[in-house]
Amino acid sequence: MFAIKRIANTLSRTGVIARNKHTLPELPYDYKALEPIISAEIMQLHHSKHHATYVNNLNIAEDKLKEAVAKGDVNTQIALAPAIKFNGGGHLNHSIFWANLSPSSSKPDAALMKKIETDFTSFDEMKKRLSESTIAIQGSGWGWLGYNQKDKKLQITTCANQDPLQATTGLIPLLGIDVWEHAYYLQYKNVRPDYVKAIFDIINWNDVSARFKQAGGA
Ligand code: MN3
Repeated sequence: MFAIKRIANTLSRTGVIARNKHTLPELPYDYKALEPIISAEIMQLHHSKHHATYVNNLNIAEDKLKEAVAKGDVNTQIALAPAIKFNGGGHLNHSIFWANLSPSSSKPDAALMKKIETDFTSFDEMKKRLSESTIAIQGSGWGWLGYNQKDKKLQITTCANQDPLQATTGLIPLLGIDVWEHAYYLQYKNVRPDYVKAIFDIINWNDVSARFKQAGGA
């Protein structure tokens, strides 16, 4: 028994037994697919540099956490929490964001459209409120359309930095809009409202509708 545990510890230390690492998800379309709304240059940097960095730093933080847990080092575990929140949030948020976008035009399915009309009076009203909230974010963050499973209502809210919607608010993320400057500055400069207005032309409502259904909303 002890021998097995010792071997397992050795293998773990040497990385032979490793937890699955997080990996950068592939985009479901080419970097240039979302032009002219989002340029290939922005997409390439955003995906292969920014998102990749969140993934790498999440893996590093989790390795350190694992080591701290193994040592019973609670101080280090607590000190790692912000890095896990930031990089884990960045990974979760961007994984949703890429799927939320598409070069093909689409509409919410019947169930989601009905819910939007019930909770916001109309699709245009939802879009207006989501846009206004997202544009008004101070500094870097995300605008969200989420689903409140307890109240059975769609909700619009915003999160600062890379704070992930579900862990932060309990809402299930349906549609996220990244308003970090890296998401638009090369193309839209400081004019965030133009970027937010334009992004509605490339929303993958099939994906948003599927997330609504998955959340138990439909
Ligand atoms: Mn981003």
